[in-house]
Amino acid sequence: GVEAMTTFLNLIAAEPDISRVPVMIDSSKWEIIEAGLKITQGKSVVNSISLKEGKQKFLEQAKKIRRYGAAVIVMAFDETGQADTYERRIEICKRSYDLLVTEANFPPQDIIFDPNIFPVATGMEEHRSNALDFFRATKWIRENLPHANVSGGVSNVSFSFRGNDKVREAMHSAFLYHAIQHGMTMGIVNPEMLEVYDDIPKDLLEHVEDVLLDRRDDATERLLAFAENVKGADSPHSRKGVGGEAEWRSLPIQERLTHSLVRGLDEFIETDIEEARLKAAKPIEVIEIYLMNGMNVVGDLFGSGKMFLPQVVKSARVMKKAVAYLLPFIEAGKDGQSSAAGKILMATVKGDVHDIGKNIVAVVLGCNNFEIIDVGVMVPPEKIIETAIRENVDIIGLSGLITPSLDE
Ligand code: B12
Repeated sequence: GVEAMTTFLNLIAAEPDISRVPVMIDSSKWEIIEAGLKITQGKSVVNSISLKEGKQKFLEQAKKIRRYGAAVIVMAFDETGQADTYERRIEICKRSYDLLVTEANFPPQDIIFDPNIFPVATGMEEHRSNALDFFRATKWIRENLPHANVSGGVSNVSFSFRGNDKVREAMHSAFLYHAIQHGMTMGIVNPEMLEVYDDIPKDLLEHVEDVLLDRRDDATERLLAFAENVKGADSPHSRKGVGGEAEWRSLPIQERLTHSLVRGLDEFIETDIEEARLKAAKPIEVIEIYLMNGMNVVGDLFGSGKMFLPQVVKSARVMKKAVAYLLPFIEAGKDGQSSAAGKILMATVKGDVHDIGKNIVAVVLGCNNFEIIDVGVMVPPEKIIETAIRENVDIIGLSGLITPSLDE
């Protein structure tokens, strides 16, 4: 209870890698949530409050959460039960929003609605439009309740297909793809159970989307019948696919590298990088041509909502492993002159964490006899200027990949 929450949060606060991550305080007991709120540093999120026990309790809790500066997940639940239709979802969310904003003075951008993701293809007629109702409610919330966010537990949607991971992964990706198009801003999803939307075999995708979008009367039966065929049979692009492995391993080198980056696979990356290195005129070309081509595919899929953040994090890890493998070869090309060509400060600007490109540039410049002072990522301007003056640098090299970085 309260003691476990207190001990746990105190423990993780002392762990530098974890302490900077926002904490989601989750309990069905209010006193445990409050114990968590008292301890967490920075901004946390409370999971969750609702109108289940009436307006008064809801407002009391919301006001306390606001005092602690946390954001809140609001379940679409009221005195009569959990919202399970489009109309009930929007009715409860609207009522909750109005109470929070006007009576509790709650910042609307700190409200995260969970309009309930329920399973589809259960065989019950009343569950047919579960996903569609969620999509439509999400759109309504985003258009009518300014600044509010929408979240949900995604794996619930595929509950009927427990035991068939191939179908479940396709359902999660297709669900997320459509939910994001309708305005969903965050979600709880196991990145290990997520297919790349464009990699879902077209026939499976059609059956899955028939169900999610409630496109035909026999959608559930057709998906069930189809699921029997894909049970256990992994696609050639599957992470676990043993049978499919040989297939992608025989592709040309660029396609293999792109495949590893898109799928976040690191098993063969060093072997393939070595092969590419032997083909290239200079080791740096492997980054500039092969790896950049692969990362551009990742970027395009991500940009169009067909790959999701946890997957891009895996791609970045593979990219880093590939670059780390190449570093000694790039450094071996150093011309050996002792006099420094100049002193360069390198940093990724405030608000931006993209550092793969910056690190590569730093290595290449280092190999050309520049002295590099790398101040890391998310660096505020004051620190950059202060370091540049203190170190008396010749050049300041800044990196930033997201649009807001332009202002920095
Ligand atoms: C990997 C990646 C990530 C990783 C980063 C891991 C890391 N440690 O760097 C993770 C998953 C963390 C990430 C997070 C996000 N990302 Co991102 N990410 C990418 C991705 C796919 C590849 C970037 C990369 O490393 N490329 C490979 C390197 C080698 O290339 P590069 O960075 O361009 O560097 C070269 C040149 O630019 C140049 N260079 C770079 N720096 C410098 C510095 C100097 C001084 C010089 C001379 C040259 C130079 O030389 C390098 C070598 O050639 C890009 C898409 C893309 N194709 O670029 C999106 C992308 C940059 N990300 C994007 C977004 C939106 C995000 C997020 C906001 C997503 C989110 N919703 O949370 C967050 C941002 C977090 C933050 N606050 O920064 C968008 C940006 C869109 C925009 N206009 O703002 C992109 C374009 C994807 C997209 N199409 O939507 N991302």
